[in-house]
Amino acid sequence: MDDDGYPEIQLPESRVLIIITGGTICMRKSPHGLVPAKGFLKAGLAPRPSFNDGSYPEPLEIVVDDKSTRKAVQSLRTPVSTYDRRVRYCVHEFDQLLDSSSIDAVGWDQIARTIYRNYQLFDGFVVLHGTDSLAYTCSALSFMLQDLGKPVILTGSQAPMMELQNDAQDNLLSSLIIAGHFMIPEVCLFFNFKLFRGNRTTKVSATEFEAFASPNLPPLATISSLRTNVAWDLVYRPNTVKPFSLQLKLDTSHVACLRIFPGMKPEMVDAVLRLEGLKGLILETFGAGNTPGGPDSAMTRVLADAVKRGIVIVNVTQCLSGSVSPLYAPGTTLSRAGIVFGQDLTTEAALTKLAYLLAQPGATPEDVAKRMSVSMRGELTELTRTHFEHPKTSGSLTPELSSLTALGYAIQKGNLQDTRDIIRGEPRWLLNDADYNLNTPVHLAATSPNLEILREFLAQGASVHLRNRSGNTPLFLAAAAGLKDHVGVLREAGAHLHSEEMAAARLYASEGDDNAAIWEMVLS
Ligand code: ASN
Repeated sequence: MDDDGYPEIQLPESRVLIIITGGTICMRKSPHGLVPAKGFLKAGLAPRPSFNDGSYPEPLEIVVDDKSTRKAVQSLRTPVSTYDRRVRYCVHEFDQLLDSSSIDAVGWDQIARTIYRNYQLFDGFVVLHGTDSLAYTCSALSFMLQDLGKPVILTGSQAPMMELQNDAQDNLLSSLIIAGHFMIPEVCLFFNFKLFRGNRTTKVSATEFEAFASPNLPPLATISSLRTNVAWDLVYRPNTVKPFSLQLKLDTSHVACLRIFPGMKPEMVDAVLRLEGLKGLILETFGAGNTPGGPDSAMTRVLADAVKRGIVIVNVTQCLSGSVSPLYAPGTTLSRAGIVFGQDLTTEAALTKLAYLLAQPGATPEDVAKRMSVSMRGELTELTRTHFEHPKTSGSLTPELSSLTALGYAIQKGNLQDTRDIIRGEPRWLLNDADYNLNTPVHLAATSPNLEILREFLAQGASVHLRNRSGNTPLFLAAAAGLKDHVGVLREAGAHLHSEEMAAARLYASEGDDNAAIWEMVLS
């Protein structure tokens, strides 16, 4: 019974891990200026009612090293959200908290590994990070976290949580709510009421609360009047059916970035291009991709010679928005000299993507150059498209047919063509929409008589991680129904049991009934 004598309603609860790397958000004053301080959960979150409903739930387990060592840590719950859900969260603080101006590829590995180790235990991740290098870290992680299936939201603030007036509280609470409610399987940056694709962002103000912009892609979500409006047609959906994996150790020590300026000496550029071990250069050029001098100029020769020596040079614009293109003769000259057009990549995304591609085993300059102008995580707008968008439906459907009920019916009947007609152009169905029992189309497809429907949803980037009102994943439903092939397909897409389903699965496996072998397969 609740305080008013009504029976308690069991509300769904999501689990989010907050990873704290440092930054102003967790800083306190010191004789040397602001420095990051430990104990954020106790000092910054527990005393605030919007982060703590006072229920003080059981501790949650987190994995703290590569040997899968688990540690129980304090968890807190938010009050019920507008979406009738609570978010239960705990905090993992890095041993050494950083001002983000000091982060490097080792720090990125540390964040990526923490997410990877705890991937199966949480529905989403929020990373607290300083703002100075936040756009670089977001970009780097977007490449490092391969086939990501859950939300990873990085945020920070311009004023510490401990200041009376701050942006920390809003930024963190919104990040927590989005990570716990919306299946946006991307590395995102949340700041000042907007959720951006992380690899499209850049820091635009050293002091304002509106510190970040995403000049070439609208926000993935905005917060207004306490609601989160998600632009589902912009949300990235992987088109490969693969489990989550990591690529660590970005090669940042062999890349450089140079900004062209009027009167810049070619010798200066040449000196950088001859640095020992240099493998790649991001060249920030004027406007639509121009450098001084024509085809026979010393500058062009210096650049062309470096390309011949196997250095990958990527052309990005110094402008805040827009793309480089072969519009003017200087840009065309660069392209003829073998310099890659980085389209509308930000410098942050270009640099980290180059470091990511160079770190791939057996990477050749030709390969790296080719992949630099092709979108891998929605980081750039390819020339043929005006902006990254999933195809819209062509025919208009009747309202009845457009409903989720009709989709559910088609899935249960195993009618592949009908599901295609309904789903086409509506990515939100595959990523977020659910019926009253919070069953998503993938939950229904997990027990459909037609396995092709499940395969097709997954190939379209549908999430395998959402849980229904009973807390069950599609994988659990497929195993419970004894559908071995469905289980196999879901596992290929990276599906795993949620921590609460594990105990039931172990019990069924040990009972030795007809489905025992399938439960063992799910647990392996
Ligand atoms: N110097 C701080 C940092 O990047 C700036 C901030 O977080 N607002 O860690």
